[in-house]
Amino acid sequence: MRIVALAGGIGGARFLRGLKDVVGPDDEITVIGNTGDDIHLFGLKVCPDLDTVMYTLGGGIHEEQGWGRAEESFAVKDELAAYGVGPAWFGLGDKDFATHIVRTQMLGAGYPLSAVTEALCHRWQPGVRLLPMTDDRVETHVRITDGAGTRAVHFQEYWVRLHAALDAEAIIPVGADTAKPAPGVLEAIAAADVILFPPSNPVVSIGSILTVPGIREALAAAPAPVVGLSPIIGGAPVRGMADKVLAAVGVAAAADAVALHYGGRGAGTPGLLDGWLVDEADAAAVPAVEAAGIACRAVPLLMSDPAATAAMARAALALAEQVRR
Ligand code: FO1
Repeated sequence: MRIVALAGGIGGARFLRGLKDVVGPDDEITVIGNTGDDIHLFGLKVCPDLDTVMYTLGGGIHEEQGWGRAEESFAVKDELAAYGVGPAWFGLGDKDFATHIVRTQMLGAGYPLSAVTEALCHRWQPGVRLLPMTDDRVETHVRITDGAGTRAVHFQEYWVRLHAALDAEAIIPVGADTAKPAPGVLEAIAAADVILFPPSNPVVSIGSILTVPGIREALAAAPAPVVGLSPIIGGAPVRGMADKVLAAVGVAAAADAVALHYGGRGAGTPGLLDGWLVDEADAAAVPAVEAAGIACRAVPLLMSDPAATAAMARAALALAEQVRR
C-alpha cells in the first residue's frame, strides 16, 4: 500500500512514528513536509519541520522537547552570543548546526531542497520518503500589532520569541503563489492508496502545504481516500498555537470546525476530506462533520505513548478503508 501523509513538525512526526509501527514491510510511506516554517539564520537554511520528521523517525530527536537533537550542546550559539550575534531566542544546538551547514552547503552548490533532504535522510534512514512541499522558498509570516504598530514577523519569531501571546491577525505564506510542488509530490498524491492528514497544525503546517499551487487540486482529484485526525481536542490544541492561527483565518478552535475548514469531498463539494477522526471528548462533533459529507469517528487521539499513537494510525487506516470509493 502506498500511503501519503502531509506533515508539520512535532505532532506530524509523532503520528508518523505510530503509522510506521502499524504498516507492513511492503507498504511505502511518502511524507510531504511543510517548509513554510523554514528560516534563514546565521547564513544557514533551517528547516524545522523536515528536521523534526527526519530526527524523530531516524532516532535522533530530543524526545521531551519534540524538536532538535538529543544530547545537544550549545557552544556555537554561546560563541555567537559572545560576539553579540543573534537571534538568541532560537535554540540551535551544535549537532543541529551541522545539519544546517550541510544543507546550506548543498543548496549553495546548486542542489534543490528535495535532493538535499534525500541526502540528509541517507544518514538518518527515517523509513519514509521525505519530500519538502516545494523546492522554492516559502516563508510563513504572521501579522501582529503591538506597541510598535502593525507588522509581519516570521512564524518562528511569532511562535518562539513572542510565544504566540499576541493575536495573529493574518497568516501570509510569502512566496507560495509562485512556488511549485517539489519533484515527486504530485506524482505521490496521484499514485497513493491512502492519504492522511496527521494531527498537525491546519493553518501553518498542513495549511501551508496546501498553499503551494497544484497540491490542493491534486488532493481533491486523488483517487485515494483522504482521512485526517483532529489536532484540536476539547476546544484546545494538544500542543502549539493552532487556536491562535485558526482565529486568524476565521475558524473556531473546535474539532468539527477544522474538518469543515478542510471541507468534505462528498457529492459536489470542493473540499479535501473523506474521513475525519475526532477525540472521544469531541464525540458530540461527529454529526456536524458527517452532515458535511465527511465520515467521522470518535476515538482516543492523545499520542500519550507509542501504543496509543499506533492505535490512532490504525483507526485512520481503518476509516480510509470504510470510505474508499
Ligand atoms: N521551538 C521552540 O519553542 N524554541 C526554540 O528555540 C526552537 C528551536 C528550534 C531549532 C530547530 C528546529 O528544528 C526546531 C526548533 N523549534 C524550537 C521548534 C519549531 O519552532 C516549531 O515547533 C516548529 O517550526 C513548528 O512546527
